[in-house]
Amino acid sequence: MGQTAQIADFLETSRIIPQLIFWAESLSDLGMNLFFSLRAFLVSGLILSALGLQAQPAAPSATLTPEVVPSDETPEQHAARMKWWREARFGMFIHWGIYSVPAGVHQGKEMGPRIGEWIQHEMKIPVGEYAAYAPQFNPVKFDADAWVKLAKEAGMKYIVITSKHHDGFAMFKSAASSFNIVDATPFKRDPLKELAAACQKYGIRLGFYYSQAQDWHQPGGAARGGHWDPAQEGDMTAYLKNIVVPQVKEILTNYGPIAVLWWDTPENMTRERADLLAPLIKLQPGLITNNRLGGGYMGDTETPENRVPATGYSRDWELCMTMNDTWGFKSYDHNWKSGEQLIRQVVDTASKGGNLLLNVGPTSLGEIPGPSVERLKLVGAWMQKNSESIYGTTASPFKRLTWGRASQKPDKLYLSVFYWPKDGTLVVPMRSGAKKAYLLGAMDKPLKMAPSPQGLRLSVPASAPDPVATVIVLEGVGKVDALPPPPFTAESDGTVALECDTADLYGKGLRVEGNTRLNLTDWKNAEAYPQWEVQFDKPGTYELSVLCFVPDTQAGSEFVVTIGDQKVAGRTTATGGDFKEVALGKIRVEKTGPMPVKVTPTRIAAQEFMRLRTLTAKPVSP
Ligand code: FHN
Repeated sequence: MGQTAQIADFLETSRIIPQLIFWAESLSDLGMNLFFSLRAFLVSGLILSALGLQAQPAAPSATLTPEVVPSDETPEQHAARMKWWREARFGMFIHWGIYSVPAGVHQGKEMGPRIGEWIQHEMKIPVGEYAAYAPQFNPVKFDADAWVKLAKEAGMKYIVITSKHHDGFAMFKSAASSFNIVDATPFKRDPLKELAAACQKYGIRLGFYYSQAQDWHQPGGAARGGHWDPAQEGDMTAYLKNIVVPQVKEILTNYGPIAVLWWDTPENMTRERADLLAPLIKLQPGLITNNRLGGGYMGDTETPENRVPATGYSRDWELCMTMNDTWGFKSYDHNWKSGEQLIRQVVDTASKGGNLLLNVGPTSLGEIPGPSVERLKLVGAWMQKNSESIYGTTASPFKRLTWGRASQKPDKLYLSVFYWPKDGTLVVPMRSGAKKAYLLGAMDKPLKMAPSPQGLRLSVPASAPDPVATVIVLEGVGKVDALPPPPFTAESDGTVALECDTADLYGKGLRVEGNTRLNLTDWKNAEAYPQWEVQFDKPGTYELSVLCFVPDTQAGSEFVVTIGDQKVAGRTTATGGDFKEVALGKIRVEKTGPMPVKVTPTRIAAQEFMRLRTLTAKPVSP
């Protein structure tokens, strides 16, 4: 397999399965869209910006008014507050609740392929019937010390646990609702108290996930797609005031230092509703929050889910990721990612300047599933040797590397090699040099270096010291002068498939958005265009198509697709309320070699040009 193909293969296998895509992409609520608009407003013009959750297809953000959220922090204060988090790079997400009792099976019926913690919603289980899982929840094997030690041994620096998920069940003692683990289960213990103590003991920071909007138990709590039991009906603002505000106060005051508050799915969270919750953040000095409160609040972090965009984000971000295909425990989900994939995911995320929040879904007995433990130990063994290349690093200076990933610290580069060179020479695409190169942990055995037009050539051992990811350190690199990345190449059948998040974006406003499936958005400016550098090896005719979304009201824009010096003009048509593959016609490519491929609007009919996901050029048989 070629190196490019290997990388593509890795990226492909590290993507999540369609059912997760379904949930993640249906986060279309006012709060989120307002947030998108706000962010678009703030970051317009930044080429590499990309962003968290989005609807499929999302309402055009032009219809919403951006708002600037007042900040009472200076950039220095912000950097100081984010410092530990930026250095941490790796944390544990824990989805645990009474959904681990049915574990994907209710009354003998499997819930299907969707995520386990959504069982009540998926099977439309009435409130009372679902609540009957509480007395069956007795996690006698729960051992806070063991969980925290496991996280620590894996190299994780923080834990974020579901204090209340969408089912409304509080995993802590709450005076606001007796639907909590202490009052409603035979267990009677408060696991968050025990975790807080264990985190203190082992020097791990603790964060709480809290589902503020969706609550399928409390009257007035939101439910995506609507309620299914009259018991759920009620006033959402009253629910926020009577349940959420007191509970968030409880979790932010009763558990010692809390490092992160992780909001989720801001269904129906207007600005007014979010304003009830935002002030609570002040209850914990230094608290870090994510971008999912709703109501236009940006929080501190972007939260891509189960897929990281090709080049990262323009502000702090944290990729949350499942180890199999569910967050909450599901008895029949055995689709585990391999240890190799997970290690490479830690590396990949750090190389793009983000944190990885890797999920475990404990059982109803309180145990982290064996396959998760095994994998965390593998990651931990790798981190034991190589964490220097992860903690406290910043994003790679290289846009793409054919053989792996890179991260950096001042004057140092860490090269994580996934695909070891067969000829004993690793070419680092940089014009600048380094004072010293060595395998991490073998500083006394410097590797030979030689400059070349393709970059710095390193003489490396004949076989990979670590076939998953070998780290090479370059010291004394100063400011790295990176060479442009290699062009994209065709697949084995000659098809060139160009994903939106791998394009260079030019012009104001145009940016990547999305969670597990990305698209270009805010394409309101006819000067804006995506461009890819593609290697064409032989002349030929190609059938062009785009996977895109064009709402009925925005059809009729004119555009040109260019490959080298060849052009095809077209006009957009409505895609019928969803993303659709649209044929654009044929183009003849006579020349060979690397050449730019771009899509340029020449006239935008209304609001936005299109939301483009993929541009494909398929060779036409002669
Ligand atoms: O609906 C939830 C899901 O259950 C899970 O908690 C994830 C984790 O990020 N968040 C929501 C989907 O985006």
